[in-house]
Amino acid sequence: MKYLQCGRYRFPMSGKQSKTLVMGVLNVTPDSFSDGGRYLKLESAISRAEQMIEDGVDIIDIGGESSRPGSQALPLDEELSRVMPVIYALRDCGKPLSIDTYKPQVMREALLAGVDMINDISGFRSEEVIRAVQNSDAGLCVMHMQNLPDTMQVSPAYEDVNQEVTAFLRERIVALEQAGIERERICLDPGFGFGKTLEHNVAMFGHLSQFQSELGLPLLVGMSRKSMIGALTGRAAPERLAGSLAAALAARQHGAKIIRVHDVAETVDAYKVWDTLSQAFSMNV
Ligand code: 7PJ
Repeated sequence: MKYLQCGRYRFPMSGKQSKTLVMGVLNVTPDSFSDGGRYLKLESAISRAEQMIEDGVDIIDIGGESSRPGSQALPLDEELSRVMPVIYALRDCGKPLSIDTYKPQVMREALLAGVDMINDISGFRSEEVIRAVQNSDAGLCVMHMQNLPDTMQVSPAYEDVNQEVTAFLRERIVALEQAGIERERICLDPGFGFGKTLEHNVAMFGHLSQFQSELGLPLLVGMSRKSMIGALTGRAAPERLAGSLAAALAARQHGAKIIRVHDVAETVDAYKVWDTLSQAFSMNV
């Protein structure tokens, strides 16, 4: 696990040069049907991305379809019309672009437009999806999800969540490698909140370093503002920043290599302070 190959970028994953990467969430929110509305949405997505760059983001994760619990699938044309203008506008922004999608047609278009990473919440489950990413050098984030967003939180159930997530991820790595995809392009995500109760999420968190050692690939973790933070703090989504920062620090401490967050500036600040203080500690012992 020396590098993660992400299109035009190649990130060291171990050794002195490696650092935890902060992936910033760029949601391209529903458009109004007028052209004016579309233009304003594009403009606000771009200025949000510029702000994230100023704040120290490492990867920008563009998403057109909400995958919050209970959300419905978005028609292909609508997803493309939300994300493609943003990809074209940002492709030379100096930071790698990731696309958060499970649709092979969106993956193909996004790769043609130059994205560096494909973040598939359904974990590259079909042959068609694998074919869409096969002949590229984009990074791939393979995430575990039980069921689909519209029903996944109705009654998540596992005999052993860690064992089942590990088995799924392992099987997907094999399928991707059989399609000729280099291991260096793959990172893994247990999928916090995707068909998991609070207990499942906590159990997966406790298993983070084993996921990494058993599967031997970098881990991406997304807990930012999720309902597990709400359940632990009793707070609604807009008030989950402090809880999300604690989760981001803890995930990094347990070996996560990429942290997917909404609050880039705050997460980068927390890491800077943590690094300096923990180095000071190690110099004194
Ligand atoms: C995740 C994601 C996550 C990865 C979303 C939200 C829901 N992709 N896309 N991991 N979550 N890889 O941000 O609350 O946890 S959308």
